[in-house]
Amino acid sequence: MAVMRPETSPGSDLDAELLLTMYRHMVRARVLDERMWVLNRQGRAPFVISCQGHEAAQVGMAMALRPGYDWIAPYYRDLALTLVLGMTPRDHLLALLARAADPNSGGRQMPAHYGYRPLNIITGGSPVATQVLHAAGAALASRVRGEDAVAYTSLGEGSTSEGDFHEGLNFAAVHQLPLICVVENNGFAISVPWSKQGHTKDVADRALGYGMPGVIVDGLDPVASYHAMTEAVARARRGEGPTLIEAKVARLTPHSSDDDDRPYKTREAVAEEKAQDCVLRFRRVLEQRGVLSPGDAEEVRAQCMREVDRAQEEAENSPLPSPESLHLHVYGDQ
Ligand SMILES: Cc1ncc(C[n+]2csc(CCOP(=O)(O)OP(=O)(O)O)c2C)c(N)n1
Repeated sequence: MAVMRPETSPGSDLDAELLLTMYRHMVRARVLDERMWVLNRQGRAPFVISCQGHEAAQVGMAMALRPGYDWIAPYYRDLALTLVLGMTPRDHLLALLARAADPNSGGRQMPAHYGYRPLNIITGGSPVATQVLHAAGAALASRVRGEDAVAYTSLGEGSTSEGDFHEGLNFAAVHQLPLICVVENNGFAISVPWSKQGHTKDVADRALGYGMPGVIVDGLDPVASYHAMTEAVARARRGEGPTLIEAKVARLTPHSSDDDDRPYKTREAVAEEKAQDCVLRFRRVLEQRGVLSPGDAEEVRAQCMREVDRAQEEAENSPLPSPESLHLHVYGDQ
């Protein structure tokens, strides 16, 4: 079993409508993410953790899943993934502003703790990598029920240092469960680089130790991400076991709205990542292929802005949880 590096040729073999759908999803996530930062900097939102630089990987991966059928145990950066699956900017802004109507937790959880029952998005906790175990359990349940639903989970490369990652992947491999684990490798765990987390060149190398395929994919390319995920999903549905996918992505912001990356990331490195911005890169690919004109691209952004404007207004006008409901869902529904 070897680590695979599939060849990528952005946009070469998918039809124009699918490519445009990918692009729209990427821009929608970017516009929403940027708005969240604005709300934070205005003092209206407490905390933002960003998907900027991860959109291509997340959109490609999500488009290969069956929303509401497959099981999803995401991590905090998966804004774009959850949008593709069917959550809306309104859902996310209700959570960011801690409103009672927030479908994730009724305004209880920190922002970016996704959980949405109709889409089988399993609520998670803050300790990183715990979701890998939840997903392994969901994959086992799918097998026991005789279904072909797969379980998807994701985490950052730094979080692979947690025991939960090892336990979840090893269990899934031993029992050949339909689990797909995506490591969104942006190079840093807050300020700690990969070289201080693991002694393998790539995170995907670890798959060999579990006896499952490890796939390295250009996570700045939604098409490559879509293909890698489509193959992993097909394998899992056929009963051929789990896959570890490492998507090489970029973190275009500091770790979170509470972080300052200047002490540990050079400005040159930041500029280099921004020059490879996956949204701009995919726009250029689509323009070169004649699938998207500059005017279309502006229109896509304008539509997303209008949707996010509306969502923000609705979220801001939505009531906060009542003080009497403070204990609801803490020890039960009373
Ligand atoms: C068990 C645990 N340890 C530490 C933290 C604090 N923490 C939150 S995010 C984070 C960095 C995770 O980095 P990585 O897994 O590379 O993901 P990234 O944020 O870069 O996408 C840390 C250390 C935590 N939430 N849980």
